Amino acid sequence: MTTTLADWLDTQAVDPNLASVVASMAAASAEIAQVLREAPIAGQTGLAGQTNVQGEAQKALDVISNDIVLNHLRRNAEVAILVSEELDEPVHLENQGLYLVATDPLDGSSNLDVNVTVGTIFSVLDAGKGLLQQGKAQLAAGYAAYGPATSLVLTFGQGVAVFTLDAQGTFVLTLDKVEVAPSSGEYAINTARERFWDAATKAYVAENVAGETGDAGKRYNMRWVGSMVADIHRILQRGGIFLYPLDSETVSKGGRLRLLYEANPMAMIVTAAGGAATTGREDILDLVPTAIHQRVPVILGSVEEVARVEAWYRRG
Ligand code: FDP
Repeated sequence: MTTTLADWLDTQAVDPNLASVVASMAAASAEIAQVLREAPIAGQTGLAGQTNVQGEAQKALDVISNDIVLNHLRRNAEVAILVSEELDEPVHLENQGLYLVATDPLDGSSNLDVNVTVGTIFSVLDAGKGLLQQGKAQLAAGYAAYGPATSLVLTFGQGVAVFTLDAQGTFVLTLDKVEVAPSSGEYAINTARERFWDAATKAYVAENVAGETGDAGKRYNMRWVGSMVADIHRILQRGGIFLYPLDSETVSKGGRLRLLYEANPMAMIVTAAGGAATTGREDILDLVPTAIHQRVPVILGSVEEVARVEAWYRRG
């Protein structure tokens, strides 16, 4: 018997209004999936300022995705505020809802032109508690991965479920209670940045490269899609670690990835699945944001791998 997203949401011990916010993000994701599927035919390359075959100006796909999310959330009276990677300022919606949604409507967009998996990431918070809340205050988090299949990954903090979009546009439960394997032989990092890395990152990666001949004592493989949703989706299902650490080039900005709508929701999901998420020195979910578009270092995945990285940071 199939369990749809609606069936699953009915069984969750959460406020039905909160469940409806998650359902709105799921509906937005299904619409974005449809747009992405046909984007090359429509001449939508993902880049701003392009024209389609009719010579019409095209909006960038990340702007279109943002508009889709905004439209879905406007129709849901439970959402009061939207924070989006695409919008400099938060949007105060005209309804009196209790919830705030923070989202990266289309993450990994540099991969769009080559038909590699991209995604929508989101976090749901209590709007009454302000814009700058710790990740541990999140009420729900999720992402959609637009790959060979469209997957939707959700958590309310206890357990992580994965849904797959069927041909009728319904999300069907395909994996329940996902657990991140505690150890793994795979790591994901942009090694082209090695010259900018700090000592801890260099030491951890050097151990992995040495494999069974070094202190790690086992062989490692490197996997880097360069699209955070795709890399995290792999780690969620077969373990591993994702690192976008602070490095000498990103230090002035605080890191590469955004706290409110990339690091926090992914940290909530990975932690709910039994993994761990850190900056190297602090649990991501404990960080107190100082700005809505703040960037932070992100290291997350299998607990034993994250612990090895943290141990290097304690030494350095
Ligand atoms: P993108 O710029 O394509 O949106 O969110 C930023 C992000 O992608 C992540 O999805 C991805 O992990 C990272 O940037 C890739 O960074 P590199 O350019 O260093 O590979």
